[in-house]
Amino acid sequence: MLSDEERAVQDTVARFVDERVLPIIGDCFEQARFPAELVPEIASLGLLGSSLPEEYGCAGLNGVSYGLICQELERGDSGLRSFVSVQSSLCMYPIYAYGSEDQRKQYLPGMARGEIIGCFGLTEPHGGSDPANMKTHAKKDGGDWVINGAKMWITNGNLAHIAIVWAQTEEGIQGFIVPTNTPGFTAQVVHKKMSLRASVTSALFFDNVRIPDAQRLPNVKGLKGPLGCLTQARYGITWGPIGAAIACYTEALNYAKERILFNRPIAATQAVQIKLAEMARRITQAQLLVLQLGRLKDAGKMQPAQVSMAKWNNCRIALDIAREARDILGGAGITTEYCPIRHALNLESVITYEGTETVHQLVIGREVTGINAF
Ligand code: TGC
Ligand code: FAD
Repeated sequence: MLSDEERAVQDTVARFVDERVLPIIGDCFEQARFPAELVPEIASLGLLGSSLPEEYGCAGLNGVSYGLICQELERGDSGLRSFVSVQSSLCMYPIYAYGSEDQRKQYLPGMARGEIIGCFGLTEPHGGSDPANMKTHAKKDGGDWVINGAKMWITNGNLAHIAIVWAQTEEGIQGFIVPTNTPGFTAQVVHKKMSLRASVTSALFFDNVRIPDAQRLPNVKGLKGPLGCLTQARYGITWGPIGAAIACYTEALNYAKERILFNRPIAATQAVQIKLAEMARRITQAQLLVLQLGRLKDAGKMQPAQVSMAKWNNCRIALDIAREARDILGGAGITTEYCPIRHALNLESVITYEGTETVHQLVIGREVTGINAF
């Protein structure tokens, strides 16, 4: 059901993951190290801002290709897919969609080359599910803006050269491109994570951060600005966890064929076959769901509530499959020699960020009842 170009994109990213990611990612996870050495290669494959037009140095691929990129990267690790999601959908997309032509030209080609890394600051320490209630504010002072506040759980925070920061202003929520070397900006790595250990997560602090009006994203005001970026990133996340699920399913299938108990491989037992068949059923359903979503996206018809349904469904099936695969591996399943425990731990973040499972259930609830329960 994929075009030749889509299949070529998938094969290229799959090869990169097999050859460059899988050999190192278990150690990266254990050492809580983001493999920054892979960024130039990721960029040269055209994976950063892959859906944006070629005139800005991007690959100009369709939405299905972006989904396949996310699926294959997350077959490696959710942290690597997170890096690409944030750079592409949460940083390059708002500059493209809400920025001025000067901002597009200044940032997008360097971001596509991986020379300028971005992070996206929406969530705040007092609660991420309700971003309308943000406390970070930007005050106009002559031709400048002065930003004060804090953001929490920010992917790429300590790697970033620029932060897309959403702040309350007298005219509603607005977005700003904040160079991270601006005086008053600090980023602190979040330690002790048991999930997404191969990804950098940070707290950001803004203490009278002064930037010129030219750093404001001029073409959007209100919560629909950041939520519009989330729709793009969540779309990628509907595909990504399928990759994690495929990795776990494949590991469990291979192990079950080789593990001999009671004089036969455990794959010969009905109980294990049912578990593997369930995994295959859920992965196939999830793939059909995102392929249809991708075709709707490419036709300009995708609705945010459809993205919510797919994000909820696919994070849930992937997390359940990862836990089930861990069980099939028995004691071996608790080590990072095998991938399921790493994916299961990562997916605890993936099911939480970009809107928790509950948030997406309530988006669907609002859609079907017409009643806002938030
Ligand atoms: P609500 O009244 O529903 O909407 C306000 C305005 O926004 C519009 N809108 C959307 N636009 C685009 N996409 C969407 N998904 C949209 N949802 C709503 C809406 O039409 C309205 O526009 P307008 O013109 O009428 O003003 O807002 P609400 O305050 O009731 O909030 C609804 C709710 C709870 C669904 C929303 O706040 C929400 O989604 N909360 C969850 C927050 C979240 O997901 N944060 C993620 C932070 S970023 C992150 O996690 C990155 S991890 C990345 C990685 O490492 O991979
Ligand atoms: P809360 O909003 O405090 O939610 C707590 C609990 O309350 C959850 O179970 C939630 O489902 C539940 N809840 C909330 N509202 C309701 C309701 N109405 N009814 C019933 N239950 C409800 N954010 C960014 O801005 N940028 C990033 O790059 C980024 N990267 C992240 C990376 C990681 C590894 C993680 C873990 C998070 C990241 N986030 C990022 C933040 C993420 O988006 C938030 O964690 C998420 O939105 C939830 O917010 P919270 O953690 O404050 O939980």
